Amino acid sequence: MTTVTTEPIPGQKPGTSGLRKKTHVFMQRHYLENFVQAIFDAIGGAGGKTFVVGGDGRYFNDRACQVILRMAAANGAAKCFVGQGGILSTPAASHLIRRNGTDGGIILSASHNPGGPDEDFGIKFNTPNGGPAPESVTSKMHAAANEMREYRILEDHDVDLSRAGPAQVGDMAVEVVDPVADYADLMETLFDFDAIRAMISGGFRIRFDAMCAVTGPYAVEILENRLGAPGGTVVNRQPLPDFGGMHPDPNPVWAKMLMDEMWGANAPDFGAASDGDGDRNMILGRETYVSPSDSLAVIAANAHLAPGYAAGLKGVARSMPTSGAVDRVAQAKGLECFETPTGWKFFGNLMDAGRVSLCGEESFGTGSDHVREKDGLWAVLMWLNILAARGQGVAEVLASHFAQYGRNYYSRHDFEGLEVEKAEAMLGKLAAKLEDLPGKEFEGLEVTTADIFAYTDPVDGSVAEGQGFRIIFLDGSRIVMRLSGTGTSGATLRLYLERYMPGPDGLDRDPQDALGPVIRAADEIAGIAAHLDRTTPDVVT
Ligand code: VG1
Ligand code: CO
Repeated sequence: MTTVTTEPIPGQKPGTSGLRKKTHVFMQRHYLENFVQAIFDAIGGAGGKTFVVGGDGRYFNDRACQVILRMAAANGAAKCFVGQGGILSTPAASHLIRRNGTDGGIILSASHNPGGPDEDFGIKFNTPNGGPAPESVTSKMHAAANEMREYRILEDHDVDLSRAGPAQVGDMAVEVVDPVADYADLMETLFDFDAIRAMISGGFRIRFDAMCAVTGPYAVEILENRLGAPGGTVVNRQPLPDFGGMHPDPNPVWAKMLMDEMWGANAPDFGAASDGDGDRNMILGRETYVSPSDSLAVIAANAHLAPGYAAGLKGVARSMPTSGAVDRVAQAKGLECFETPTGWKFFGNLMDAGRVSLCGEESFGTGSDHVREKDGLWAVLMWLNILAARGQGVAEVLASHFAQYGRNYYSRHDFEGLEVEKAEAMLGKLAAKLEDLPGKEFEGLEVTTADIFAYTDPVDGSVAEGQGFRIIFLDGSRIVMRLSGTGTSGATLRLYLERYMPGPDGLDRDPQDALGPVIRAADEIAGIAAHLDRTTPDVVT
């Protein structure tokens, strides 16, 4: 065992979902080691504890796993479960933490950010409930990193992660586990695999784009091997360290190949994609895009059709920028509905307390209390289960949902690669004029509320402030603005736009068109074009 003298490295502050930096930053001397030691220090040491370790397979994943194992051993950990090849999707890691009753897990991923030596890497700690560490814990990590003077590491050979089975690092036991099996078994307990299998054998065609990221092996096992979809249903199925040069973010911009397929001749009935670490999902039908906020609402309305949710949902939660479509379902069904800040870590307490069983974010994140992370394949299987049970296609399900509940037109506009000072200056000015906005009219819309979202956790009373600007209009339309907390360079402004139409008319408009007045009002109020020199967003979802 070696104790290595080190110094604090500035900037080791976890964001929306762990610490994310350029890969070369993580590969700097002591960088990874300092942060891993900070994780152990923040949780009161690793002595005698058990952890899950794995990541999405991106460049440096394999090296980082070996370092973490040797540091866990040197810090006195009793045992680590590691995914074979160092691979674990984020939801599968969450499941393993819970199933094995471990003291938490270390997940290596920068999620939907590209991977490779010149791209992004990330690390996060999940607590024993399987969920991302809450701010009370991440702030301790940051504090520990800021005072880092030495870390402990074992000098030893690499563990052979290529084969499942027991291994050893110093005195610490290691169990190399099949990354897919337990997760796939869990899915079989939640969904009606027989009904989905019958739908597929009846000719229902699926295309799942794994984007050369971690979900490939999971989707092949579940969709092809267990549900009988033909070989080739899963494309880009081989996880690659650089994701084959793809940007593994399942949205209409980055999953363009899949979009083209779904809008092409001979399109399949159902299309889906997931992100780098497998916690996001995009759902498509033939020539049909399901906005993630609508997906959450449709799932809330139909979850009882899946065996794991037959008894009904306990309650639902959505992040603040996510549209209010799910609120309408919750109201109709008499369910409690919570509005939390952005980031899955805010759902954990609500799920642990049994207040909610379904959660979602507009950023292609949906999941339930079967784990404590959002879960891409879970959402895909939930949709397949719903379609099989209703005997309808994606477009029909959506149309009938809108007919019943009305439609929350929704879009997110991302302005990327901004100078941090400019973006902050713009929001600073907006903050200064918030209190003058109520009562004023923009594009014929009257402002009723303008504030900065703060959240008090109903379970532990913890408070999260500064969680995004909200401008709400008399007709329920909404503008939300915040800066991304997952980027690794510059600033990204996220502008979230929402407008409700009750129907029966006007339910099948183009969202950008329907949102026109709200989009123009946002620019008028915040001065986006003037401050940022940008008239069009980089990514529209
Ligand atoms: C983004 C999304 C947020 C999500 C987070 C992590 O954060 O907006 O909803 O929880 O990514 O998702 P931000 O701060 O960049 O807006 V993942 O799949 O990157 O773990
Ligand atoms: Co992700």
